[in-house]
Amino acid sequence: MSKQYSVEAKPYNFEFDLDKTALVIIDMQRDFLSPGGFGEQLGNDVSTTNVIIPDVKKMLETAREKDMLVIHTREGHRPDLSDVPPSKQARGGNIGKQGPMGRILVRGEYGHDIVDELQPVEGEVVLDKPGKGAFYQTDLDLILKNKNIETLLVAGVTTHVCVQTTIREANDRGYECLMLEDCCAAFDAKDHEDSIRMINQQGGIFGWTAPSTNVLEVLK
Ligand code: TIU
Repeated sequence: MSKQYSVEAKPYNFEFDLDKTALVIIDMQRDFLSPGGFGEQLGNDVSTTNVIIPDVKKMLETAREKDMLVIHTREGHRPDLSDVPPSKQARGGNIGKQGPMGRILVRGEYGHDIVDELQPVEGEVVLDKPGKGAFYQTDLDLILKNKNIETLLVAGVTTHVCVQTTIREANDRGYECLMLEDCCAAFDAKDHEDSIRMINQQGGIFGWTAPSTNVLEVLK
């Protein structure tokens, strides 16, 4: 059976081979989606990000049904904070401080982990990253190369920060990315919409964008 698919997307159809495609879910952690976490402590309203959980779940379930490689990333730091750059600490003031879900953005804490609805299952990759981009100081590129992955379906939060940074990093490394519009969110809707345009403009300067329903439609 052919595993080649073509999805209606912007700026034009996105073609992919299921065996060479991974679903990358960026930072769907309580720290960004639940009250009292890092996102809220930065002054944001998390009701704008956690609304995407059902759509991401649908995409994740389909990826599992189709045996697609699934990668979950988590932004966070070592408990001794030795991997937090001073610049990040200075402008993300609460990293390491005690919050209602444990120490903010610290690995091993409840708030740092992925929300219940999207918990990884055996065989899925969980990638801890210290920065915004999922390639920076991680083994993501090595994992993707080992699995012969060439295309990425990208979901998660926040669109204009970790999602966009990861797509830009992936683009520079030769991966083709489809950003799943309804499976990504920013705290401000304008940042989300602007990011979509930045990715697909100039003939897809960083990649493609489409609602996840377009992908689900061709995979069903
Ligand atoms: N602040 C913000 O919008 N995002 C982050 O700090 N990290 C991620 O996007 N995951």
